[in-house]
Amino acid sequence: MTLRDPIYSLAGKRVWVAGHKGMVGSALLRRLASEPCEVLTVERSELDLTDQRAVLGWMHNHRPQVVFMAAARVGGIRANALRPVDFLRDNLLIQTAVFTGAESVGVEKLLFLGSSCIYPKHTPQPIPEQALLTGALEPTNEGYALAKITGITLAQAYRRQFGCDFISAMPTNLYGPGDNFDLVGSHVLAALIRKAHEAKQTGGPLEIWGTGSPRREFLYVDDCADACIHLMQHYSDDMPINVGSGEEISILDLARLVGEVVGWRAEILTDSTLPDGTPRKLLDSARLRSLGWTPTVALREGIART
Ligand code: GFB
Repeated sequence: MTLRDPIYSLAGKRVWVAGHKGMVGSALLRRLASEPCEVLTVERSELDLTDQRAVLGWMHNHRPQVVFMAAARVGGIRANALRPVDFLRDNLLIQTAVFTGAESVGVEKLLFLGSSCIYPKHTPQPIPEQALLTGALEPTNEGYALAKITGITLAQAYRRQFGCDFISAMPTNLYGPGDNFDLVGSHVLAALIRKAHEAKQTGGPLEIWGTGSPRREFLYVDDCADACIHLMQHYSDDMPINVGSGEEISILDLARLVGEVVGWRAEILTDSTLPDGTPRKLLDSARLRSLGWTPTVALREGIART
């Protein structure tokens, strides 16, 4: 057996993508179309994932064997800072409901999606998985990060107490088709694409939040979906596993790159009254690489596709 031989097969399985309308969930649907499995989805209007009783009922009726937990309340730095209750409470409820249901119906394997913001604000870079819980969190997204840390701990607890094969993947900052382009709620890349287009139309400047000096690592969402399938097939451990591209860029350089892709060299203005957040967030994805997975979409190409 080589490192790349799968330890779990999706063939013939009933696979539930929880959160299939989101950016990651829809990328998972695209990727799962080439797997020989049956994909289950449910609309938000039919099932409120924060309602544990309803989730339990739905899971008992549909009997998924595999779950991709891509359902979450997500948003950029300002949405997190403005609505911490939504990010903490809703994510705790969704996770608890889905994990409880998965154990109850005997799901064979579940992949929980976290976020690189679970790691301490100040920590050595690139960030290995062992950095979890070694320092204070970035305050702007503490609620979201704590919910995700709780999700990891819950997956580990289900493994230990009930022998469930629940694993946790920590993707870096994601972007791609299906992202939220709302200027207040979005993450930086979607916001910059929209702002660059608007600057091109009006001939005005492109305003970025903060100083532009923070560095971020970006991964195209279809690469993330591919990594999730790879992990489902090749990974079973209680330690979360990082999912990154290995490349970071400053927000200022990112704004310039987006401008190039959009075809407009706007004047870039910074606004240091708005938060920078974590100074750097580059994941150490060596463990994922050792399982035989690498990303395929370079940043410039991914921005153009988005
Ligand atoms: O993507 P973003 O909102 O989230 O912001 P985080 C990244 C960086 O881009 C920050 C700057 O330094 C922002 O200040 N930035 C500049 C902008 N212009 C803009 C803009 O127009 N919109 C946005 N959104 N940012 C999030 C967490 O942190 O990371 C979430 O809040 C989640 O919880 C996500 O974990 C992955 O990378 O700072």
